[in-house]
Amino acid sequence: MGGRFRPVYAFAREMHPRASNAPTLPYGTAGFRTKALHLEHVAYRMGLLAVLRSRVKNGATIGLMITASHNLEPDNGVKLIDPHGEMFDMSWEPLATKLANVSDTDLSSVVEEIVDMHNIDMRLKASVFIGMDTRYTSPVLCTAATNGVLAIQGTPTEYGIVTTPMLHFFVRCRNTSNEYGIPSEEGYYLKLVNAFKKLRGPNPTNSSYKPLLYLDGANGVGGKKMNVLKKKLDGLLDVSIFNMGGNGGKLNLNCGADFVKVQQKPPVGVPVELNQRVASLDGDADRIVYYYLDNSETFHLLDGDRIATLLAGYLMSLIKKCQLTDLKLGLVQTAYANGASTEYISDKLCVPVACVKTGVKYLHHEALKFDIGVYFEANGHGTIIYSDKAKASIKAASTDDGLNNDQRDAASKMLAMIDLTNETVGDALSDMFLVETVLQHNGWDVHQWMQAYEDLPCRQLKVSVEDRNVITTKDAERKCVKPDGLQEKIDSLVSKYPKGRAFVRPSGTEDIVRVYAESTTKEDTDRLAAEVACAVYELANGVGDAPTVPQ
Ligand code: NG1
Ligand code: ZN
Repeated sequence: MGGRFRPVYAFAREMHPRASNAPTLPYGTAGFRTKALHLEHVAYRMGLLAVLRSRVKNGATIGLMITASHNLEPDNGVKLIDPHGEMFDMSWEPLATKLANVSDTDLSSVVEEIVDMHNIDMRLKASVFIGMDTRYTSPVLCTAATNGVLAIQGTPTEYGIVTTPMLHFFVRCRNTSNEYGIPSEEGYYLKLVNAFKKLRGPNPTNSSYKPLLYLDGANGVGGKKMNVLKKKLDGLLDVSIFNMGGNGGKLNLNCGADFVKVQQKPPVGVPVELNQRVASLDGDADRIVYYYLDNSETFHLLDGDRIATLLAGYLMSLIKKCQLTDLKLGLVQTAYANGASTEYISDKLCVPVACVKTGVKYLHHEALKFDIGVYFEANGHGTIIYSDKAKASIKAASTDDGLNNDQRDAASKMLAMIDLTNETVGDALSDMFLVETVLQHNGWDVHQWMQAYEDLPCRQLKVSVEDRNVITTKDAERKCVKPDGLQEKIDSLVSKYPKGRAFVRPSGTEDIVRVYAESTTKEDTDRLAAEVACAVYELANGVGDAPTVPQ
């Protein structure tokens, strides 16, 4: 690429140097994620890499998001978005890792290596969209990323504070010449609100569904954006937003989707209103879970599995109505999906279900195999994707004279459902509108939604070990390969409990091993989880206090 870039490197290197003792960071499940103070040089270098990627894709826009999602405030992260708005290509992850960790002195040569490897024409234009979450460390990282883009003559567009899925949406819009929508915050709202209004009928007076939703914004970006969005709904849905940031509320602290899901309790900051539907977002608004407290103040969680089944059930009914039964609808989950949901999907909904490794990129990939692929992680991260064939036949059905009004109407509803969906990635705001649409259509309150199937009690635990990568897995992470003897031990523990199931895997975002267990009672489940945690601690060199098994 010649010497003309070197002076720029030298200049930027001084601005965003890599400390000699900086930790080595991998491009993990969701990009780079660690304490914000270790990330400035990483953001700068990902700016460089985004430009290279853009040129490889003939100048298509690449996204760069500064966020650590559901992690606490001191953390931050950087992730890249590919041209269709999807997750960064996995084959480029090792390049991202290499570029992030190389010394400043070797930076130019690694860039040149990538240029040679992919035969990149450095004279091509390059475009990078940059967004960030509400963390106080995000603006500095955003500037570093922008400087990275400028350093090799790319064109950065800074969107400021946006949700992660909004940035994915903008990238897709730009690269489809606005066919997918307009790449701006207004354009995003417009697409969602128009689709929602098309689907939203008047609320029947005798319906159990009440158009009032409480929202836990996790003190992050999602609540703030919803506050803008809700004013555009013409009162069709009333949203009371809590944990919107400010008032000393800290991002994701004792609130938000991850807290609610893992702790299985309500967040702080949301008033207790029995039987009220509450939606909880995570810090960058790509996850959503629902919950409510019943008359005896018992907490009930409606998680990603529940959302997936609700949406899949509705789509199935529309497909049947407009006679598009040749369209193949499938659902994709991970090993964290509750066993009861998997049973319900295959036995009651009669929808094929696939299980893949943790991480939305794997789910998305698998969902592409269906005409209509619904994918959700139990933690509430997910969406629906529609093949071109599905879109074309639904569109044709909506104006097909051979169908009656009801059938055409079902097809039109599906078209609006497609527009209401952010197909690029899990999007808490879009998912919320989808859920509210289906609940209103079914006339369901939270109890009726909950009655679809009964979750098996489940428990997640974390175990600290010397090196979490001594644990390796197979069969979509449901079986453990290493260390020797651990799977046999898990099998024998699981066999003691009716409907028992447990698995372990190293986390891709935290330095811990995750343990998951489920069985028919809460007590058995807690005991099974703790026993498996002890086995991990023993066989994988646990550090710190050993886990204890409840008596
Ligand atoms: P890890 O830390 O690899 O388990 C967590 C979530 C993933 C995914 C990523 C990215 C669980 C059990 N794991 O990954 O599903 O959402 O974070 O945010 O929820
Ligand atoms: Zn997130």
